Amino acid sequence: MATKKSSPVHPVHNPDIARIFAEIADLLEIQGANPFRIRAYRNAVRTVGDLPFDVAQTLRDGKELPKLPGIGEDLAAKMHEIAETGTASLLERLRRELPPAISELLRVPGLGPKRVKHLHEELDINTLEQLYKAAQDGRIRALAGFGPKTEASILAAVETHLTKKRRFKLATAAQYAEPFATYLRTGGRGDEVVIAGSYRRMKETVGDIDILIATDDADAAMARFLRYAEVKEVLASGTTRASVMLASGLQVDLRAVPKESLGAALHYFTGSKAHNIAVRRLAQERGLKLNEYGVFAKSRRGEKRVAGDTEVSVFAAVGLPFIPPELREDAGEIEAARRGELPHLVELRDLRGDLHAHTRATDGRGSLREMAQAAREHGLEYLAITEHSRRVAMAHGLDPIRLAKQIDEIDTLNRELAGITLLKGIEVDILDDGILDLPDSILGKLDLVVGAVHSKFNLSRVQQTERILAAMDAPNFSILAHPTGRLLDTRPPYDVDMLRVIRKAKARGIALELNAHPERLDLIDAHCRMAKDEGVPVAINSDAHSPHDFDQLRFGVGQARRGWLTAKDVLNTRPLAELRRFLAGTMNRGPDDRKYEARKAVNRKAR
Ligand code: DGT
Ligand code: CA
Ligand code: CA
Repeated sequence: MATKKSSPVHPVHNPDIARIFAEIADLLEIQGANPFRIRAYRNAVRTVGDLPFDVAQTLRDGKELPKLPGIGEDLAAKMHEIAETGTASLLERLRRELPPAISELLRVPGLGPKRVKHLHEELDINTLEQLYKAAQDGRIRALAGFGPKTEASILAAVETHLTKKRRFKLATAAQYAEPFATYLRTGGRGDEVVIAGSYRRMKETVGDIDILIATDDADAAMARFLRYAEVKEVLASGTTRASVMLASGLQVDLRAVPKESLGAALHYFTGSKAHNIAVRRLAQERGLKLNEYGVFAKSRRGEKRVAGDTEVSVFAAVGLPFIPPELREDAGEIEAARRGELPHLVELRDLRGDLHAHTRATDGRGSLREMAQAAREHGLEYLAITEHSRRVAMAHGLDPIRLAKQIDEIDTLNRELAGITLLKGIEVDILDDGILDLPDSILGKLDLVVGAVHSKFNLSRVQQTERILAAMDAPNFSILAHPTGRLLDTRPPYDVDMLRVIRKAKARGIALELNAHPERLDLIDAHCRMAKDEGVPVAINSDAHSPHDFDQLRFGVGQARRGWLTAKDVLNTRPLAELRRFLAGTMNRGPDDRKYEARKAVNRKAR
């Protein structure tokens, strides 16, 4: 038999390539490889993760990959290799060179390559079991840089890691679910295919994907579902339902329903479960039966179908207007619908601008001009450039001199740009004591100041809250960025009294950010509602680091909708002139109370 070049068992998507690059970077770091080489792989993880097109599909279509920022020949070759074979020989080699379970340790939240390396070298820990044992025996706290707190969090992390079912970030799930749905749609039978479940409700993470097919030929639809190239394992299959595990580890459930049941099935499988139960109760009160096939009234000759072909008909049968999926959590939406008080939720096309973006001047990967053009192509009229400040050294944050230079560059570029206006901003670090990382003399020259916490996540609730409130008293402070600091996979939110923060924002005329980055989605839905109730505007910002990142705004809009926000509640739906008036009110003010100035004086003395 002729030897054939190995090809991947299952097609590869961008998150798979990103994951392989990330593991390579981690393993290289554990081996103590050249930091530049490690950095190149880390940057590639972000680049690939953010791409708006599927790399493997592009190559399969026989097209060339465009030149990508930070991806040289070597990395491009690796992308080809992974797309073709599903793995990289370098990764295989690194895995052979290190203990086999090291990669597993890296997946424990809170354990990065540095710590894994340390644990490996100092305590000879190579497996999850050894890690768990060492934490139980109190051997980890004795290591430099670990301590009892870290030990406890390692214990907890290993415990949940060993028992919990993995959830996927919405944006990651989208990269697997959308091509699957497209494949099912192109079955050529005019089947209607909808992704329901938490995915349709735009939850920030999803446990599995629920796909509905309205079809006249369930057998054919089922067979086609099971034949999908990425199916690794069939978990269950029947005449109208099936469950599969994809190679990516994502589970997909399928239900095939007759076309006249699509509305009822869609309502049922969109959930949430709590919402369904509440709606079914309403149906029962009206003497109706509601299930995934339709709404039925009892009649003398048995049951009569009264609704179910569309979702609107299902809601109408129980006396309600259509409730958008993002609201279906049994969190007051049914009462609001009954009173005719459902909010008219914000939509992506309502956004006129974006108030948080980076360029190559710090850790971004586009020039000012490229970012401006990309924002315009995404239909935006204004874009605020908000680089990191000097304290964030890893991102090469700006000092006053470099910021002054960027201000000039933006002024020059604005004279030439058409259809988009750049706003001059900064993502200034809120230092440990609540003082901003740059002096007011330079901040006051900007159009807006976005303040953010990037350090000391472990302060007590009181200290963290005081620190942030103090920063909001600064003379220049427009928007509080990613207000809880959480990262979905890796970092819990810091402990902060959000109601006090929101009330402070109200008092100072400051906005809160809803950071749309799929890893952040910070504010959460409950805090969006809190901000809305208190009359504090929310800015849905991409935090774009590259031109593609404006695509992520849609996830921010999804989260805002989950938080009941209307276009009026969102700062960056305002026309530029109106926005400028709002921002002007946040700049060059006398400090509201003496706290900020007093802290600053103390701070100066301490230096
Ligand atoms: P997930 O997958 O954990 O992110 O969340 P969901 O909401 O997608 O939940 P899933 O996949 O278990 O079920 C999909 C939908 O099916 C769910 O949102 C509502 C409906 N459903 C599932 N089980 C039940 C149930 O026992 N009763 C009712 N009324 N609905 C259910
Ligand atoms: Ca689901
Ligand atoms: Ca499911």
